Amino acid sequence: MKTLGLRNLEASGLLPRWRQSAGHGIVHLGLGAFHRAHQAPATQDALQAQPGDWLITAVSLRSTALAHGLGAQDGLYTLVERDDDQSRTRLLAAIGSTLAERSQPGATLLRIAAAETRIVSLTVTEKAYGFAPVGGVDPENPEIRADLARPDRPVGVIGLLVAGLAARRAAGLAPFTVLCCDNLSENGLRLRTAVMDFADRIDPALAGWIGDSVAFPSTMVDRITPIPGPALAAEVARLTGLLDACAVETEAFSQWVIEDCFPQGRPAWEAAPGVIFVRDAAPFEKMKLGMLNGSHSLIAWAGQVAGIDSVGAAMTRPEVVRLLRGHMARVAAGLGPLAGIDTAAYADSLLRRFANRAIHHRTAQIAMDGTQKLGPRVFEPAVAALAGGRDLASFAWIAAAWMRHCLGVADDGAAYDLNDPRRGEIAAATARARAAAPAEDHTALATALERQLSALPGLVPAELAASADWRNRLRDALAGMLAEGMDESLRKAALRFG
Ligand code: CS2
Repeated sequence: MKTLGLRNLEASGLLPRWRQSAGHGIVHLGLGAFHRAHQAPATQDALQAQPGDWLITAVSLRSTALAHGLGAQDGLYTLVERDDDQSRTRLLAAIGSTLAERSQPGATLLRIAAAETRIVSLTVTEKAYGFAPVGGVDPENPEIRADLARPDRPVGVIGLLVAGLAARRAAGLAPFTVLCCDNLSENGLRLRTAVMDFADRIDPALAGWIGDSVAFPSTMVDRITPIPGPALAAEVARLTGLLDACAVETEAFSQWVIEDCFPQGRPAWEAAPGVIFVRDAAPFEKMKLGMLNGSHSLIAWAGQVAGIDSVGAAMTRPEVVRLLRGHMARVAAGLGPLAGIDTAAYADSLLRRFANRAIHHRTAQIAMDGTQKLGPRVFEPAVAALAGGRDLASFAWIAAAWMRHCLGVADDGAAYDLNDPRRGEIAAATARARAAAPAEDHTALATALERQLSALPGLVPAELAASADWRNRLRDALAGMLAEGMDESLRKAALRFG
Protein backbone atom coordinates (compact mmCIF):
# COMPACT_ATOMS: atom_id res chain seq x y z
CA MET A 1 0.00 0.00 0.00
CA LYS A 2 1.26 3.51 -0.82
CA THR A 3 1.79 6.24 1.74
CA LEU A 4 -0.24 9.45 1.64
CA GLY A 5 1.81 12.27 0.09
CA LEU A 6 1.82 14.62 -2.91
CA ARG A 7 3.62 12.20 -5.21
CA ASN A 8 1.19 9.37 -4.61
CA LEU A 9 -1.84 11.60 -5.10
CA GLU A 10 -0.83 13.35 -8.31
CA ALA A 11 -2.66 11.05 -10.68
CA SER A 12 -5.65 10.51 -8.39
CA GLY A 13 -7.34 13.88 -8.89
CA LEU A 14 -8.01 13.97 -5.13
CA LEU A 15 -5.69 16.85 -4.34
CA PRO A 16 -7.56 20.17 -4.25
CA ARG A 17 -6.51 22.47 -7.08
CA TRP A 18 -5.62 25.44 -4.86
CA ARG A 19 -3.03 23.36 -3.06
CA GLN A 20 -0.59 23.56 -6.00
CA SER A 21 -0.64 27.34 -6.33
CA ALA A 22 -1.28 28.70 -2.81
CA GLY A 23 1.56 30.22 -0.79
CA HIS A 24 1.91 30.16 2.98
CA GLY A 25 0.35 32.86 5.15
CA ILE A 26 -0.30 31.27 8.56
CA VAL A 27 2.12 29.86 11.11
CA HIS A 28 0.31 27.66 13.60
CA LEU A 29 1.96 26.80 16.91
CA GLY A 30 0.74 23.48 18.36
CA LEU A 31 0.30 20.65 15.91
CA GLY A 32 -2.02 18.51 18.06
CA ALA A 33 -5.12 16.65 16.94
CA PHE A 34 -7.33 19.65 17.77
CA HIS A 35 -5.67 21.96 15.25
CA ARG A 36 -5.85 19.29 12.58
CA ALA A 37 -9.56 18.76 13.31
CA HIS A 38 -10.61 22.39 13.70
CA GLN A 39 -8.69 25.34 12.25
CA ALA A 40 -7.06 23.35 9.43
CA PRO A 41 -10.36 22.08 7.92
CA ALA A 42 -11.87 25.57 8.29
CA THR A 43 -8.87 26.97 6.40
CA GLN A 44 -9.36 24.30 3.75
CA ASP A 45 -13.02 25.32 3.30
CA ALA A 46 -11.90 28.95 3.08
CA LEU A 47 -9.30 28.15 0.41
CA GLN A 48 -11.84 26.12 -1.50
CA ALA A 49 -14.23 29.09 -1.54
CA GLN A 50 -11.59 31.75 -2.15
CA PRO A 51 -8.08 30.63 -3.04
CA GLY A 52 -5.24 32.69 -1.59
CA ASP A 53 -1.86 32.47 0.10
CA TRP A 54 -3.11 30.97 3.34
CA LEU A 55 -1.43 27.59 3.58
CA ILE A 56 -0.42 26.74 7.13
CA THR A 57 3.07 26.07 8.44
CA ALA A 58 2.28 23.82 11.41
CA VAL A 59 4.84 23.91 14.20
CA SER A 60 5.52 21.45 17.00
CA LEU A 61 7.40 23.29 19.72
CA ARG A 62 8.14 20.24 21.87
CA SER A 63 7.72 16.87 20.21
CA THR A 64 9.30 16.08 16.87
CA ALA A 65 7.66 12.80 15.74
CA LEU A 66 4.38 14.24 14.52
CA ALA A 67 5.95 17.18 12.65
CA HIS A 68 8.35 14.79 10.93
CA GLY A 69 5.61 12.25 10.17
CA LEU A 70 3.25 14.87 8.77
CA GLY A 71 6.12 16.53 6.92
CA ALA A 72 6.90 13.20 5.23
CA GLN A 73 3.28 13.21 4.01
CA ASP A 74 3.66 16.81 2.69
CA GLY A 75 1.25 17.98 5.41
CA LEU A 76 -1.56 15.82 4.00
CA TYR A 77 -3.72 13.70 6.32
CA THR A 78 -7.15 12.18 6.63
CA LEU A 79 -9.82 13.60 8.90
CA VAL A 80 -12.56 11.18 9.97
CA GLU A 81 -15.71 12.97 11.12
CA ARG A 82 -18.01 10.73 13.17
CA ASP A 83 -21.60 11.08 14.24
CA ASP A 84 -23.05 8.01 15.99
CA ASP A 85 -23.35 5.55 13.09
CA GLN A 86 -22.06 7.71 10.25
CA SER A 87 -18.54 8.67 9.40
CA ARG A 88 -17.04 10.74 6.61
CA THR A 89 -13.40 10.93 5.59
CA ARG A 90 -11.80 14.06 4.18
CA LEU A 91 -8.38 14.58 2.69
CA LEU A 92 -6.88 17.62 4.41
CA ALA A 93 -4.41 19.73 2.46
CA ALA A 94 -4.38 23.10 4.23
CA ILE A 95 -1.13 22.37 6.07
CA GLY A 96 1.55 23.12 3.51
CA SER A 97 4.59 22.38 5.65
CA THR A 98 5.64 21.44 9.15
CA LEU A 99 8.44 22.43 11.53
CA ALA A 100 9.78 20.71 14.63
CA GLU A 101 11.46 23.44 16.66
CA ARG A 102 13.47 20.94 18.70
CA SER A 103 15.18 19.49 15.64
CA GLN A 104 15.52 22.87 13.85
CA PRO A 105 16.09 25.40 16.65
CA GLY A 106 15.40 28.94 15.45
CA ALA A 107 13.41 27.85 12.37
CA THR A 108 10.09 28.89 13.88
CA LEU A 109 11.32 32.39 14.65
CA LEU A 110 12.55 32.82 11.07
CA ARG A 111 9.20 31.68 9.76
CA ILE A 112 7.06 33.93 11.93
CA ALA A 113 9.33 36.89 11.16
CA ALA A 114 9.05 36.28 7.37
CA ALA A 115 7.05 38.84 5.37
CA GLU A 116 4.65 36.22 3.99
CA THR A 117 3.37 35.33 7.48
CA ARG A 118 0.27 37.37 8.25
CA ILE A 119 -1.32 35.30 11.00
CA VAL A 120 0.25 33.35 13.87
CA SER A 121 -2.36 31.08 15.45
CA LEU A 122 -1.97 28.97 18.57
CA THR A 123 -3.31 25.80 20.22
CA VAL A 124 -0.55 25.14 22.73
CA THR A 125 -2.82 24.36 25.77
CA GLU A 126 -3.42 26.59 28.76
CA LYS A 127 -0.21 25.71 30.59
CA ALA A 128 2.22 26.54 27.78
CA TYR A 129 1.84 30.32 27.93
CA GLY A 130 3.41 31.07 31.30
CA PHE A 131 0.60 33.45 32.27
CA ALA A 132 0.59 34.92 35.78
CA PRO A 133 -2.72 34.35 37.59
CA VAL A 134 -3.22 38.12 37.90
CA GLY A 135 -2.51 38.74 34.20
CA GLY A 136 0.71 39.29 32.27
CA VAL A 137 3.56 36.79 32.39
CA ASP A 138 4.83 34.83 35.37
CA PRO A 139 8.54 35.75 35.64
CA GLU A 140 9.10 32.55 37.66
CA ASN A 141 7.89 30.33 34.83
CA PRO A 142 11.02 28.55 33.52
CA GLU A 143 10.43 29.40 29.84
CA ILE A 144 9.50 33.01 30.58
CA ARG A 145 12.61 33.34 32.77
CA ALA A 146 14.86 31.83 30.08
CA ASP A 147 13.37 34.02 27.35
CA LEU A 148 13.63 37.22 29.40
CA ALA A 149 17.32 36.42 29.87
CA ARG A 150 17.87 35.60 26.15
CA PRO A 151 15.08 37.31 24.18
CA ASP A 152 16.83 36.66 20.85
CA ARG A 153 16.79 32.87 21.36
CA PRO A 154 13.27 32.16 22.58
CA VAL A 155 12.17 28.70 23.74
CA GLY A 156 8.66 29.55 24.97
CA VAL A 157 5.51 30.72 23.24
CA ILE A 158 5.42 34.33 24.49
CA GLY A 159 9.16 34.78 23.94
CA LEU A 160 8.74 33.53 20.40
CA LEU A 161 5.87 35.88 19.59
CA VAL A 162 7.74 38.87 21.01
CA ALA A 163 10.98 38.00 19.19
CA GLY A 164 9.03 37.55 15.95
CA LEU A 165 7.29 40.89 16.36
CA ALA A 166 10.59 42.61 17.29
CA ALA A 167 12.25 41.22 14.15
CA ARG A 168 9.42 42.50 11.97
CA ARG A 169 9.50 45.91 13.55
CA ALA A 170 13.27 46.11 12.99
CA ALA A 171 12.81 45.07 9.35
CA GLY A 172 10.04 47.62 8.79
CA LEU A 173 7.44 44.90 8.19
CA ALA A 174 3.83 45.03 9.30
CA PRO A 175 3.12 42.75 12.29
CA PHE A 176 1.20 39.50 12.05
CA THR A 177 -2.18 39.02 13.71
CA VAL A 178 -2.01 36.76 16.78
CA LEU A 179 -4.91 34.31 16.95
CA CYS A 180 -5.22 32.39 20.21
CA CYS A 181 -7.35 29.24 19.88
CA ASP A 182 -6.95 27.82 23.38
CA ASN A 183 -9.78 27.34 25.87
CA LEU A 184 -9.30 30.48 27.93
CA SER A 185 -11.77 33.26 28.54
CA GLU A 186 -10.96 36.39 26.53
CA ASN A 187 -8.05 34.45 25.13
CA GLY A 188 -6.92 37.20 22.73
CA LEU A 189 -6.92 39.88 25.40
CA ARG A 190 -5.15 37.58 27.87
CA LEU A 191 -2.43 36.82 25.35
CA ARG A 192 -2.10 40.48 24.36
CA THR A 193 -1.59 41.49 28.00
CA ALA A 194 1.08 38.83 28.45
CA VAL A 195 2.91 39.66 25.19
CA MET A 196 2.94 43.36 26.07
CA ASP A 197 4.07 42.65 29.63
CA PHE A 198 6.94 40.50 28.35
CA ALA A 199 7.91 43.09 25.71
CA ASP A 200 7.77 45.87 28.29
CA ARG A 201 10.32 44.03 30.44
CA ILE A 202 12.86 43.94 27.60
CA ASP A 203 12.03 46.99 25.48
CA PRO A 204 9.21 49.41 26.42
CA ALA A 205 9.24 51.00 22.94
CA LEU A 206 8.58 47.56 21.43
CA ALA A 207 5.69 47.09 23.86
CA GLY A 208 4.27 50.44 22.72
CA TRP A 209 4.51 49.40 19.05
CA ILE A 210 2.80 46.09 19.80
CA GLY A 211 0.04 47.89 21.69
CA ASP A 212 -0.53 50.26 18.78
CA SER A 213 -0.28 47.89 15.85
CA VAL A 214 -0.80 44.20 16.69
CA ALA A 215 -4.28 42.65 16.62
CA PHE A 216 -5.15 39.83 19.04
CA PRO A 217 -8.72 38.78 18.17
CA SER A 218 -10.36 36.51 20.76
CA THR A 219 -11.99 33.29 19.62
CA MET A 220 -14.26 30.55 20.88
CA VAL A 221 -13.21 27.19 19.45
CA ASP A 222 -15.24 24.01 19.68
CA ARG A 223 -14.86 20.51 18.31
CA ILE A 224 -14.64 17.39 20.47
CA THR A 225 -11.47 15.65 19.35
CA PRO A 226 -10.07 12.62 21.17
CA ILE A 227 -6.41 11.65 20.96
CA PRO A 228 -6.39 9.38 17.88
CA GLY A 229 -7.09 5.79 18.93
CA PRO A 230 -4.93 2.76 18.06
CA ALA A 231 -7.38 1.39 15.47
CA LEU A 232 -7.65 4.61 13.45
CA ALA A 233 -4.68 4.10 11.09
CA ALA A 234 -5.92 0.66 9.98
CA GLU A 235 -9.45 1.97 9.46
CA VAL A 236 -8.17 4.89 7.37
CA ALA A 237 -6.00 2.57 5.27
CA ARG A 238 -9.06 0.45 4.58
CA LEU A 239 -11.21 3.45 3.68
CA THR A 240 -8.72 5.39 1.57
CA GLY A 241 -6.32 2.73 0.29
CA LEU A 242 -3.37 4.81 1.54
CA LEU A 243 -1.18 4.58 4.62
CA ASP A 244 -1.61 7.64 6.83
CA ALA A 245 0.31 7.89 10.10
CA CYS A 246 -1.25 11.26 10.98
CA ALA A 247 -5.00 10.70 10.63
CA VAL A 248 -7.32 12.40 13.10
CA GLU A 249 -10.85 11.56 14.23
CA THR A 250 -13.41 14.04 15.47
CA GLU A 251 -17.13 14.72 15.75
CA ALA A 252 -19.24 16.10 12.90
CA PHE A 253 -19.99 19.33 14.81
CA SER A 254 -17.61 22.26 14.62
CA GLN A 255 -17.91 25.83 15.85
CA TRP A 256 -15.54 28.78 15.67
CA VAL A 257 -16.53 32.26 16.83
CA ILE A 258 -13.92 34.82 15.84
CA GLU A 259 -13.55 38.55 16.44
CA ASP A 260 -13.13 40.07 13.00
CA CYS A 261 -9.94 42.02 13.47
CA PHE A 262 -7.26 41.00 10.95
CA PRO A 263 -5.41 44.08 9.66
CA GLN A 264 -3.19 41.93 7.42
CA GLY A 265 -6.12 40.00 5.95
CA ARG A 266 -7.41 36.50 6.62
CA PRO A 267 -8.77 33.43 4.85
CA ALA A 268 -12.48 33.42 3.98
CA TRP A 269 -13.20 31.30 7.07
CA GLU A 270 -16.86 32.30 6.97
CA ALA A 271 -17.16 29.74 4.16
CA ALA A 272 -16.60 26.94 6.69
CA PRO A 273 -19.58 25.40 8.51
CA GLY A 274 -19.88 26.68 12.07
CA VAL A 275 -17.68 29.76 11.66
CA ILE A 276 -19.11 33.11 12.64
CA PHE A 277 -17.44 36.50 12.90
CA VAL A 278 -18.47 38.74 15.76
CA ARG A 279 -17.41 41.99 17.40
CA ASP A 280 -17.03 40.43 20.87
CA ALA A 281 -16.40 36.70 21.34
CA ALA A 282 -16.33 36.85 25.17
CA PRO A 283 -20.00 35.91 25.76
CA PHE A 284 -19.63 32.88 23.47
CA GLU A 285 -16.42 31.83 25.20
CA LYS A 286 -18.04 32.11 28.62
CA MET A 287 -20.97 30.00 27.52
CA LYS A 288 -18.81 27.31 25.98
CA LEU A 289 -16.18 27.18 28.73
CA GLY A 290 -18.77 27.00 31.50
CA MET A 291 -21.37 24.75 29.89
CA LEU A 292 -19.25 22.44 27.72
CA ASN A 293 -15.81 22.40 29.26
CA GLY A 294 -17.02 22.69 32.86
CA SER A 295 -19.30 19.69 32.28
CA HIS A 296 -16.47 17.83 30.58
CA SER A 297 -14.24 18.39 33.59
CA LEU A 298 -17.02 17.25 35.93
CA ILE A 299 -17.30 13.99 33.97
CA ALA A 300 -13.53 13.59 33.80
CA TRP A 301 -12.61 14.10 37.46
CA ALA A 302 -15.60 12.26 38.88
CA GLY A 303 -15.32 9.65 36.14
CA GLN A 304 -11.71 8.72 36.79
CA VAL A 305 -12.46 8.29 40.49
CA ALA A 306 -15.57 6.20 39.76
CA GLY A 307 -13.77 4.06 37.17
CA ILE A 308 -15.68 5.50 34.18
CA ASP A 309 -13.34 5.41 31.21
CA SER A 310 -15.02 7.71 28.69
CA VAL A 311 -17.50 10.56 28.32
CA GLY A 312 -19.76 8.24 26.30
CA ALA A 313 -19.79 5.67 29.13
CA ALA A 314 -20.63 8.40 31.66
CA MET A 315 -23.56 9.51 29.49
CA THR A 316 -25.20 6.08 29.76
CA ARG A 317 -25.83 6.88 33.46
CA PRO A 318 -29.07 8.81 34.00
CA GLU A 319 -27.71 10.48 37.16
CA VAL A 320 -24.79 11.96 35.22
CA VAL A 321 -27.10 13.35 32.53
CA ARG A 322 -29.36 14.84 35.18
CA LEU A 323 -26.46 16.38 37.06
CA LEU A 324 -25.02 17.89 33.87
CA ARG A 325 -28.38 19.34 32.94
CA GLY A 326 -28.67 21.00 36.35
CA HIS A 327 -25.15 22.33 36.20
CA MET A 328 -25.50 23.71 32.69
CA ALA A 329 -28.68 25.54 33.72
CA ARG A 330 -26.75 27.10 36.62
CA VAL A 331 -23.98 28.27 34.28
CA ALA A 332 -26.55 29.60 31.81
CA ALA A 333 -28.22 31.63 34.57
CA GLY A 334 -25.02 33.67 34.89
CA LEU A 335 -24.69 34.49 31.18
CA GLY A 336 -26.07 37.65 29.67
CA PRO A 337 -28.47 37.36 26.73
CA LEU A 338 -26.72 36.08 23.62
CA ALA A 339 -28.10 37.08 20.24
CA GLY A 340 -29.36 34.04 18.37
CA ILE A 341 -28.56 31.57 21.17
CA ASP A 342 -31.04 29.64 23.27
CA THR A 343 -29.00 28.20 26.15
CA ALA A 344 -31.51 25.40 26.85
CA ALA A 345 -31.21 24.21 23.24
CA TYR A 346 -27.43 24.60 23.51
CA ALA A 347 -27.44 22.39 26.63
CA ASP A 348 -29.47 19.75 24.76
CA SER A 349 -27.02 19.81 21.87
CA LEU A 350 -24.08 19.38 24.27
CA LEU A 351 -25.70 16.35 25.91
CA ARG A 352 -26.26 14.83 22.47
CA ARG A 353 -22.66 15.47 21.47
CA PHE A 354 -21.29 13.99 24.71
CA ALA A 355 -23.37 10.84 24.06
CA ASN A 356 -21.94 10.40 20.51
CA ARG A 357 -21.36 6.64 20.36
CA ALA A 358 -18.70 6.90 17.69
CA ILE A 359 -16.27 9.00 19.75
CA HIS A 360 -14.22 7.42 22.52
CA HIS A 361 -13.21 10.50 24.49
CA ARG A 362 -11.27 9.31 27.50
CA THR A 363 -11.86 10.83 30.92
CA ALA A 364 -8.09 10.61 31.53
CA GLN A 365 -7.48 12.95 28.55
CA ILE A 366 -9.86 15.60 29.83
CA ALA A 367 -8.88 15.21 33.50
CA MET A 368 -5.32 16.40 32.87
CA ASP A 369 -4.09 19.91 33.72
CA GLY A 370 -6.82 20.52 36.29
CA THR A 371 -5.04 23.50 37.83
CA GLN A 372 -5.11 25.22 34.43
CA LYS A 373 -8.71 24.31 33.61
CA LEU A 374 -10.49 25.04 36.89
CA GLY A 375 -10.30 28.83 36.45
CA PRO A 376 -12.05 29.37 33.12
CA ARG A 377 -14.38 26.36 33.44
CA VAL A 378 -15.48 26.33 37.07
CA PHE A 379 -14.21 29.25 39.15
CA GLU A 380 -15.10 32.08 36.75
CA PRO A 381 -18.74 30.98 36.37
CA ALA A 382 -18.84 30.30 40.13
CA VAL A 383 -17.68 33.85 40.84
CA ALA A 384 -20.48 35.09 38.56
CA ALA A 385 -22.99 32.95 40.48
CA LEU A 386 -21.69 34.28 43.80
CA ALA A 387 -21.92 37.88 42.59
CA GLY A 388 -25.48 37.27 41.39
CA GLY A 389 -26.51 35.69 44.69
CA ARG A 390 -27.19 32.34 42.99
CA ASP A 391 -26.62 28.79 44.19
CA LEU A 392 -22.97 27.65 44.21
CA ALA A 393 -23.69 23.96 44.83
CA SER A 394 -22.82 22.40 41.48
CA PHE A 395 -19.68 24.52 41.03
CA ALA A 396 -18.43 23.57 44.50
CA TRP A 397 -19.24 19.92 43.75
CA ILE A 398 -17.00 19.99 40.65
CA ALA A 399 -14.17 21.63 42.60
CA ALA A 400 -14.60 18.88 45.23
CA ALA A 401 -14.43 16.22 42.50
CA TRP A 402 -11.14 17.78 41.32
CA MET A 403 -9.75 17.64 44.88
CA ARG A 404 -10.87 14.02 45.26
CA HIS A 405 -9.24 13.31 41.89
CA CYS A 406 -5.99 14.84 43.15
CA LEU A 407 -5.56 11.86 45.50
CA GLY A 408 -4.57 9.79 42.45
CA VAL A 409 -6.51 6.65 43.48
CA ALA A 410 -9.90 5.54 42.19
CA ASP A 411 -12.61 4.24 44.50
CA ASP A 412 -11.72 0.68 43.52
CA GLY A 413 -8.14 1.26 44.68
CA ALA A 414 -6.59 1.58 41.19
CA ALA A 415 -3.92 4.29 41.02
CA TYR A 416 -3.76 6.72 38.07
CA ASP A 417 -1.27 9.40 37.07
CA LEU A 418 -1.97 12.95 38.01
CA ASN A 419 -1.12 14.74 34.82
CA ASP A 420 -0.75 18.40 35.78
CA PRO A 421 2.06 20.97 35.52
CA ARG A 422 1.61 21.60 39.28
CA ARG A 423 1.57 17.92 40.22
CA GLY A 424 4.50 18.35 42.65
CA GLU A 425 2.65 21.03 44.61
CA ILE A 426 -0.55 18.98 44.51
CA ALA A 427 1.22 15.90 45.87
CA ALA A 428 2.81 17.93 48.66
CA ALA A 429 -0.58 19.48 49.55
CA THR A 430 -2.42 16.13 49.64
CA ALA A 431 0.40 14.60 51.73
CA ARG A 432 0.13 17.47 54.24
CA ALA A 433 -3.64 17.00 54.38
CA ARG A 434 -3.32 13.26 55.01
CA ALA A 435 -0.78 13.91 57.74
CA ALA A 436 -3.09 16.46 59.40
CA ALA A 437 -6.24 14.29 59.43
CA PRO A 438 -6.71 11.10 61.45
CA ALA A 439 -7.10 8.05 59.17
CA GLU A 440 -10.75 7.22 58.38
CA ASP A 441 -12.02 10.62 59.55
CA HIS A 442 -13.50 11.70 56.22
CA THR A 443 -14.74 15.04 57.45
CA ALA A 444 -11.32 15.96 58.82
CA LEU A 445 -9.59 14.80 55.63
CA ALA A 446 -12.03 16.78 53.46
CA THR A 447 -11.42 19.89 55.57
CA ALA A 448 -7.65 19.46 55.37
CA LEU A 449 -7.67 18.77 51.62
CA GLU A 450 -9.85 21.76 50.94
CA ARG A 451 -7.56 23.97 53.00
CA GLN A 452 -4.32 22.70 51.50
CA LEU A 453 -5.38 22.58 47.85
CA SER A 454 -7.19 25.91 48.00
CA ALA A 455 -3.94 27.44 49.26
CA LEU A 456 -2.03 26.67 46.03
CA PRO A 457 -0.85 30.17 45.03
CA GLY A 458 -3.02 31.88 42.44
CA LEU A 459 -5.47 28.99 42.10
CA VAL A 460 -8.71 30.00 43.81
CA PRO A 461 -10.12 33.49 43.12
CA ALA A 462 -10.23 35.69 46.23
CA GLU A 463 -14.04 36.00 46.08
CA LEU A 464 -14.47 32.24 46.44
CA ALA A 465 -11.71 31.84 49.02
CA ALA A 466 -13.50 34.45 51.15
CA SER A 467 -16.90 32.79 50.84
CA ALA A 468 -17.84 30.54 53.77
CA ASP A 469 -20.72 29.19 51.71
CA TRP A 470 -18.33 28.08 48.93
CA ARG A 471 -15.88 26.44 51.32
CA ASN A 472 -18.60 24.66 53.32
CA ARG A 473 -20.28 23.29 50.23
CA LEU A 474 -16.96 22.14 48.82
CA ARG A 475 -15.97 20.39 52.08
CA ASP A 476 -19.37 18.71 52.45
CA ALA A 477 -19.28 17.42 48.90
CA LEU A 478 -15.71 16.20 49.31
CA ALA A 479 -16.46 14.49 52.65
CA GLY A 480 -19.35 12.68 50.95
CA MET A 481 -17.12 11.54 48.09
CA LEU A 482 -14.54 10.21 50.56
CA ALA A 483 -17.06 8.51 52.85
CA GLU A 484 -19.51 7.01 50.36
CA GLY A 485 -17.61 6.84 47.09
CA MET A 486 -18.10 8.75 43.85
CA ASP A 487 -21.00 6.63 42.52
CA GLU A 488 -23.12 7.49 45.52
CA SER A 489 -22.04 11.15 45.44
CA LEU A 490 -23.04 11.40 41.79
CA ARG A 491 -26.46 9.98 42.57
CA LYS A 492 -27.01 12.33 45.51
CA ALA A 493 -25.74 15.37 43.60
CA ALA A 494 -28.09 14.57 40.71
CA LEU A 495 -31.02 14.46 43.12
CA ARG A 496 -29.99 17.60 44.94
CA PHE A 497 -29.17 19.94 42.08
CA GLY A 498 -29.92 18.00 38.92
C1 CS2 B 1 -11.86 19.06 26.76
C2 CS2 B 1 -11.72 19.95 25.53
O1 CS2 B 1 -9.77 17.99 27.00
C3 CS2 B 1 -10.53 18.84 27.46
O2 CS2 B 1 -10.25 19.48 28.46
O3 CS2 B 1 -12.79 19.61 27.62
O4 CS2 B 1 -10.62 19.65 24.79
C4 CS2 B 1 -12.99 19.89 24.65
O5 CS2 B 1 -13.15 18.61 24.08
C5 CS2 B 1 -12.96 20.92 23.57
O6 CS2 B 1 -12.79 22.18 24.13
C6 CS2 B 1 -14.25 20.86 22.75
O7 CS2 B 1 -14.31 21.95 21.92
